[in-house]
Amino acid sequence: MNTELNQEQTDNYQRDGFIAHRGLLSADEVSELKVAVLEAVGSMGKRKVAGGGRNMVAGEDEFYDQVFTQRLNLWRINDTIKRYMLNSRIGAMMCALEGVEGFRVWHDQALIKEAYDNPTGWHLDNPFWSFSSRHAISIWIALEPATFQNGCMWSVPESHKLARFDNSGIEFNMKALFKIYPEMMMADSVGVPMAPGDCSFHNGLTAHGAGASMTRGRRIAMTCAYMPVGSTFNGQQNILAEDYFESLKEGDVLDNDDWNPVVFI
Ligand SMILES: O=C(O)CCC(=O)C(=O)O
Ligand SMILES: [Fe+2]
Repeated sequence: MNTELNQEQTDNYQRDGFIAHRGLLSADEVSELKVAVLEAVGSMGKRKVAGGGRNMVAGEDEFYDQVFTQRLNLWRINDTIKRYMLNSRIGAMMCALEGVEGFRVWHDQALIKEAYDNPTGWHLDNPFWSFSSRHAISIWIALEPATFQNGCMWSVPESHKLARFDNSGIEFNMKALFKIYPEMMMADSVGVPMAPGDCSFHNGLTAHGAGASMTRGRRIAMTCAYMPVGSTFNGQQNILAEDYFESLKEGDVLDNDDWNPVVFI
């Protein structure tokens, strides 16, 4: 695993709210993680959240179910995925990028854009989650080529500086986010094609999306979102299991090592 970051990457991340990092995983690591992801996704049926998280099922939203196959918290049911998503060297990279002391896992996600799937509407991540932080971060790892044709990720530079915690969701209308934030449309977005093993990092408030798949292939990404250590509950359930969600009050520190293990501190 190549987890060396240079100063330019950190500067660009802090300015733009995202960066690409080429060659994070070797070919062998890509194969190992891809096998694990396909196996874990295959074991889930229509359940979207693994390992006892909130009961959410695929198959209820005709548009969103064909944006991608989305399965979350796979680290809880697969040790290979856990070893990658909780890797402390990835944690150290993210601490350098965000300038924070440590992260806890929020949730991982396999995002498999299938043949001819819908685009991923422009959105912000953090407003979906159960904590609010300007320093949340996600890693997005390509396990197969992500191209302009099959729906690579796009981000709007510096949008994280304009964002608040208002949520537009991920809409059928791709532009819905820009009704809330028209000023974000003043910058050109940047598409980031990736080879297998490349990754990108984006801040939890960076506007991002992906095009449709215009191909009969699939695009497999393994992603994981992380919250800064010390983050507090904001009242939203997101993927939290019912009993854990009901035990929380707004303002409680989210420090449950079972659901949200520390990745680097
Ligand atoms: O892969 C995609 O299409 C979207 C990814 C995304 O929204 C994310 O990783 O936060
Ligand atoms: Fe996202």
